[in-house]
Amino acid sequence: MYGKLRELTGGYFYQAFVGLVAGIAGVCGSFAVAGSTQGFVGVRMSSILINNTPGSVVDLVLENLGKYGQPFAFVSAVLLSVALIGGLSFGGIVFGRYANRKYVSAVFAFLLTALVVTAMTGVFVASFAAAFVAGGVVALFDYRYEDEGVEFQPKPDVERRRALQASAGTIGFAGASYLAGRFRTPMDDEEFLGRGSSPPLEVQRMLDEADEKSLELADAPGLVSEIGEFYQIDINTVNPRVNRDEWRLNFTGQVDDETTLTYDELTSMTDESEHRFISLRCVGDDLNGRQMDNSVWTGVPLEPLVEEAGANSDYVVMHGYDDFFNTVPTEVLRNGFLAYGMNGRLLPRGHGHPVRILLPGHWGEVNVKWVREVEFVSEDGDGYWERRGWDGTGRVKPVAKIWSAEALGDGRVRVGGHAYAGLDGVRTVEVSTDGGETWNEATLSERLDTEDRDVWRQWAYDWEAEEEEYEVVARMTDDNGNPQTEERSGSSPDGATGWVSRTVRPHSLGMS
Ligand SMILES: Nc1nc2c(c(=O)[nH]1)N[C@H]1C(S)=C(S)[C@@H](COP(=O)(O)O)O[C@H]1N2
Ligand SMILES: [Mo]
Repeated sequence: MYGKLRELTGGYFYQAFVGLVAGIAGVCGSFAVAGSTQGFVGVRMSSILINNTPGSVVDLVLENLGKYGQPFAFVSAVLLSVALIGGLSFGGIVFGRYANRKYVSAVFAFLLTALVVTAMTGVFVASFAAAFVAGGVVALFDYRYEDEGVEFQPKPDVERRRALQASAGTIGFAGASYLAGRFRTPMDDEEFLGRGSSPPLEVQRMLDEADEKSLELADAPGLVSEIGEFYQIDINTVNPRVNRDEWRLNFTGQVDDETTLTYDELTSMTDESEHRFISLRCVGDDLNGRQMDNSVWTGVPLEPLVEEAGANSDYVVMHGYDDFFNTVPTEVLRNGFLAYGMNGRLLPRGHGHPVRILLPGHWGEVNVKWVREVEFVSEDGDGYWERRGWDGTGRVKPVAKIWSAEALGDGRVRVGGHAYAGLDGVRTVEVSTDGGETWNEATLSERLDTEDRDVWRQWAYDWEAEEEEYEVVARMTDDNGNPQTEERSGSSPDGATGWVSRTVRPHSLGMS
């Protein structure tokens, strides 16, 4: 049978087989080193696949495969990766055959794989591992040039034996790589939405969009804050631990019908569910502080739920399981969102697991975490922080942060940061390097695709820095054309105002 196959494939069967084994081994090697991260060729391939598949096809796949859509995309991506590294290795083997020297094939397979996979993932170590393993497989099975100068003669018996060894070896290696890779996969305490091994496809598309639109800033996050880096503020020393099955949201007070929502009911509202970029900022945030972040949130708009309860009052008090509470106009709640997912994962405990409220455009404190009750009332009242002198239930104030300053290495300095103005959006950021005498327009990150404007943008500005010291000032203008006020105030009681300014000394940034 082996002989037949060999004939059928024009003498390339063995080479193709070795290529395939090298492909499998290479993907395993990549996983062993990278685990399930962006460094793994399969994860990158999955992003490339999703981003290059027309939305209509993705929707079709999701409709027909439902919860199997994600595993299907991932398995396809892994198979494509095997085909890619296998193809590159096969290419190496074919090149090598013409050189007619031992190990030339392996070197070609190694170089080709290292180049292409590094270009894809941008992670050198894991790509090197993939290339090393693929090249190794090719070297191992390169029996042909043992007698240098002697014309190549196929030896089917040697090939058959080695093919069997290769298969056994690869199965063993795959098992070991799986264990190594699992060990390397960062343990996030929250599982992915839909119980998959990666974010839902639509969320992945948004995360990739944010990744692509992010500006490179040395000391500031991208357009999406990672879970764990997203700021956390609450009144608790130990956060509530609320079981998903036991979670209830009660709609009470001035309503036609008091209604209760369970977690299952909420998460099965698939027709209403959405994924949205929403930024948050604490009213207590210093002018250039870091209590400001952005994520992709998954949840359901509150409007239909408020409707269903038949709310008929002007205000609503939102209560958390930690007895934190806050009052906002009912209108504001109607535009809100009940979130149970963050960056493709179940909402983490520190951000309000299992469900929190998000009220676009408003200060952080009204985004009640571990929410248990919305109580419709006729009059405005003080919330937890309002009783302590704050006034943080209104709309956020605009700010352009200067979070990052770095020497670019060619005499230029780059400053940058994030600008956010809630529902008013960010149109421009201007930068002064002379304390506000003269102004230049900064580069802005492309807008993220959202319904409202409640999402931050990054800005960056580079200049030739020849002086000892610069006083850098940043200011923004919102989408309605309103400039940010210059007038300074501290964060208490209703949020900091003024232009951020920061002294930048190029030499202390490591510039020679
Ligand atoms: N239940 C509850 N919700 C809460 C708080 C809290 O202490 N308890 N803190 C609020 C404040 S002051 C802010 S700024 C945001 C912060 O949300 P984050 O921790 O997810 O960033 O949550 C708000 N929601
Ligand atoms: Mo806050």
